[in-house]
Amino acid sequence: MKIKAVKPFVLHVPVTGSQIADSTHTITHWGVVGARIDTEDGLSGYGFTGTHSHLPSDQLITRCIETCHAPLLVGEDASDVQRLWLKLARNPALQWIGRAGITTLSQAAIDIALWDLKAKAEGVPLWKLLGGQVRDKVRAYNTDIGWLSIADDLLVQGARRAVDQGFTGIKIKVGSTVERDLRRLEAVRRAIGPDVTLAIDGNGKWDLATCLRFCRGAEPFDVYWFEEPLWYDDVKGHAELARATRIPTALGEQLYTQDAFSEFFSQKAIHWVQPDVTRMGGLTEVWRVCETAHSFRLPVAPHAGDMSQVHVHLSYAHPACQVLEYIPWIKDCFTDPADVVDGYFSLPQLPGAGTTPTEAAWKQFQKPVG
Ligand code: 0YR
Ligand code: MG
Repeated sequence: MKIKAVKPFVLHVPVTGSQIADSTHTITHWGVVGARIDTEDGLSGYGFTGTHSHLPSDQLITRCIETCHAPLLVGEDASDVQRLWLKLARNPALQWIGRAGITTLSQAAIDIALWDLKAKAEGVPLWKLLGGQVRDKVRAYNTDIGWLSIADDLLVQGARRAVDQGFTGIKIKVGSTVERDLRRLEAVRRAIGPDVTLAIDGNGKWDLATCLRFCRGAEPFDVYWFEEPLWYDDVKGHAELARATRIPTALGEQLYTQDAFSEFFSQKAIHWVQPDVTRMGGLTEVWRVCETAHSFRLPVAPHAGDMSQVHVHLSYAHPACQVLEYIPWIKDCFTDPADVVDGYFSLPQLPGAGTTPTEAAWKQFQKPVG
């Protein structure tokens, strides 16, 4: 499993409709920015991070992969995933300039590609390599019906349609005005009835005073969790909100390290844990977060920076993972799409981590790496 070459790539894949917005971002494409790792014995592993498809910043990631990570990998044994994770994460040159950010996102692509290779070498889907199936089914929740850019009446229609398709969970975005978001929450809850889990996501927009006011109004609507109510790193603020409302709090998609999560756990600041393999330097670090979350008896709901291509394997294999985000933008770009049938993710069948793009995806969506 000697590594012969590490080559970066960029795909820009359109979102549903022409664009979507949450409280913080408006985007037209999802960026699949990653690396192909080739071994001497002819295997190729693929890994990627998720971006908002801004090509100049995507090319900072591909450049980091090509010029900083790749030279440390060529000639190494690809099966030493844990050792190589440390080698990249503790590379003195990068540690000095970036313990989080582009360095971590690009390491995520590498780490996932190594796991993909390892599973392919064994001829098994990744969930098997991670210890096998701990649950029969992984419950999906649909985020793609709930964007802030969707008008009120279409939001209600979309939520109803998702439930008709078999989804038992949905998530809608908040973070505009308290009044508008409460109106939308109430309308959606009324449309879907009491049996569907309904989460909300503020994407870090509001301050504590606004969150407290919103939560007072939202409590009657049985909110499953309030995701990123406050600024991502604000442990004390989340702890205070968690004490002040009956609505469970959630976060993690913007955290880069297990230490950042540990701080939230020990301060009792969140109820749901949302690590992302595309943010945290890969599956290797996310697995550690899942273990720690489990030791605190906290449920994990991975964030779909990978659009659940990799997290579906994690969710079948780790006991802490309770429910998984569904956004269908990029799934058909892969040989083993993260499909949902009757509200549950299908069990992946092909060898690997679910990260191998199709020929058609390369042709249609590839961009220059710079
Ligand atoms: C769009 N999921 C999220 C998308 C999504 C964002 O900006 O990236 O909404 O990552 O919060 O839970
Ligand atoms: Mg979110």
